[in-house]
Amino acid sequence: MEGALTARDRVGIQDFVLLDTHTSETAFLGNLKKRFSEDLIYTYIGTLLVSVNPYKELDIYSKKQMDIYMGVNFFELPPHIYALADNAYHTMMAEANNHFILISGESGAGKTEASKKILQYYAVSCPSTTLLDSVRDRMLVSNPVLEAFGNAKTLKNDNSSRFGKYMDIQFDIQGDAVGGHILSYLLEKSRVVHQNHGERNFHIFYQLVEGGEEDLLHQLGLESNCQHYSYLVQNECANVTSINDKNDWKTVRNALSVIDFDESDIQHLFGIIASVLHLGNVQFEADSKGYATLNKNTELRWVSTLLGINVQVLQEGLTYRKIEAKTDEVLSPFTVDHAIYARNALAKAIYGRTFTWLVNKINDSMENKEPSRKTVIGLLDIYGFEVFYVNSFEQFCINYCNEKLQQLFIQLTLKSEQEEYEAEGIGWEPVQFFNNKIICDLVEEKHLGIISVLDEECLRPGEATDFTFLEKLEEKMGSHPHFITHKLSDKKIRKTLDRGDFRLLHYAGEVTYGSKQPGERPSDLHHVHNIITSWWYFQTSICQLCFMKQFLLQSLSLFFPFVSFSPPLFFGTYTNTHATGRFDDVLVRHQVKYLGLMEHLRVRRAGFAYRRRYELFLQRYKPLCPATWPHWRGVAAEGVEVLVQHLGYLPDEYKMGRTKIFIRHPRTLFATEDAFEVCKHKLASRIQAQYKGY
Ligand code: AOV
Ligand code: MG
Repeated sequence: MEGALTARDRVGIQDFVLLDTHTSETAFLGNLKKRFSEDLIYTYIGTLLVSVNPYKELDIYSKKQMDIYMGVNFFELPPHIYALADNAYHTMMAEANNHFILISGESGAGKTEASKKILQYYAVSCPSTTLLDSVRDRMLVSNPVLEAFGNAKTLKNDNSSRFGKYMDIQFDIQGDAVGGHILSYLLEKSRVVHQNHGERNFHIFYQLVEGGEEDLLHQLGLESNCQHYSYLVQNECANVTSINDKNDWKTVRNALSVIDFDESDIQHLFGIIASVLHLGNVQFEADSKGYATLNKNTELRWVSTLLGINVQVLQEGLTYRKIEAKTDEVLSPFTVDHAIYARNALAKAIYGRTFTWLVNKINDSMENKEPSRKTVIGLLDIYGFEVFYVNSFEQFCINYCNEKLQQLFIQLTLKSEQEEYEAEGIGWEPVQFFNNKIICDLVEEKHLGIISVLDEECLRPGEATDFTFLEKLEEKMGSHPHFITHKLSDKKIRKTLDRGDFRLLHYAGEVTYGSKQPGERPSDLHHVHNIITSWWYFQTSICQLCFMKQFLLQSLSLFFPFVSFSPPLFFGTYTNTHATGRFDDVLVRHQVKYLGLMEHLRVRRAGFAYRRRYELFLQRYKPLCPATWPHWRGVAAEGVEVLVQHLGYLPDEYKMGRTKIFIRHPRTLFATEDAFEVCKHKLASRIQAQYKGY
């Protein structure tokens, strides 16, 4: 008994529900920290998995580890992402239902790594036939390709996802992985033409320039030097120690051939990527009237060759606007600022469409060619909540997506909890929690929300500016508790806000949104980075935003009946660049707070902290009672009743549901666990082996 307690003291409790009587935040953090110091990065809250990013390679993702978790009951082994993946797979197979794994957490928390670990687990552990191996290979290599084109170094994460990704892994009746499908959301296209200080463009540009073969670079008119390209050197951040562009190039090239890209596809793809780099180097000068002219057009010629567009047409498109009058068209010349704006818009459009094409190609190659009855495991990995010094429309979209995900999470966990009590015939009192619906509404409500106001302003090109937009926002949502502007705030807060900014109090923290880049004069706003006049950009962004919103709403209404598994949550300590693997108390505490982990724990513990199916409960604890050991021949529920009576459970301590036993206090199960620990050592070695690793 003493030995068991000592071990627990050292490594902490692997399920917060069992965390003694203290449910304080301090105890919660203490347990996480204790486990983290032992390299135990995963902890459960019931069926929800919490992970702390270790920022170092741990030897817990080997094939051997996968084998250990395969087909084992969820709680029988230490918490692991493989346990979660395995549970989803086996429940899907047993119930013939679709399952969804939601991964949440802020930027750098480890969401993408987790989704890759899950995919790897399925690729390795599911039954295999030679025919299907190619599908698996394609699913696995789709990751490095998508990451090359859709990820970039940010201040939060050297490999930050700059798009949202939902992936279906399709399984046939036998449980073989037979196909996959990816939906991508809202790629951060603005990164192509602008990066914040200390950040990079999408990886693929550096990979091509640094790693591209001499012949290829020659054909594309590229120099093997990132410094040569203005889209790549704005912030002198081309080389990052954690990234090896040359090696990554090789990985991406190999991956492309696995997913059926032939030489001509590859030529086209990199021709387009190169055209973006050339476009970035196209410079304009003002003529005597202040209108834009091209100072030399070597770069433009390359763009024209690589894209197959007449150079004259390109030149006109970048320096003139076509105005359609009643009967004919009039060309109105651009100023230099406008020409730069048009050039950047073209670069963003080209890159955005290429990304969509790439995702479609990958989907073609992973398509299940033999339609049969199939079920899916869906993996949602979006970009995490982020706050920078300057937060623009991209951060607004990203943070809104996270708000929606949190909303989905709240609804799923609370709803499923309620339904479980109802289904099992047990009443309960809901726990108070912060519902972020109020913030979602602030953004999306019809006619009232920020997106609606933005939509209205976008219909007035030429007239609307950042300031008219802001005025409208102030008018419509001035009294909203989660919305602040310079004008609306008191003296103290006003100092922290510029006149053109607005601040949202998100579930995960305050974010000030503006269009201004540091050092920029306000008058520049109306041309280059104006958030209103980039009409085209907004149209596409808002479409995608609505798409994302619809997806999340659909998840709530359609998918819910199939979700029987709580979403895993991930969160990390962002000390990767400074102090590898340091547990930052303040950062982790903040995340525990806003993710509502304490509330979740309280909900779990409020009525009945623990529940387990009769069969499983009996299977685990039957050695503790002579009447149930080694076999209980009758109905499992009755066996459990005999067992808990023998253990001295008080009538108030537990409830018998229809299929599960519900235990009120964790300490009851805790005591049972302790008794089990002691008993385990007394059992024959065969039994010990059965419980190995617990
Ligand atoms: P994210 O997906 O949550 O951020 P990532 O999954 O990209 O975060 O993780 C960030 C970095 O943390 C990775 O590149 C690894 O170096 C490290 N890391 C994450 N998980 C693990 C792990 N289990 N073991 C070891 N190292 C890990 V973002 O896409 O920025 O929202 O937008
Ligand atoms: Mg990511």
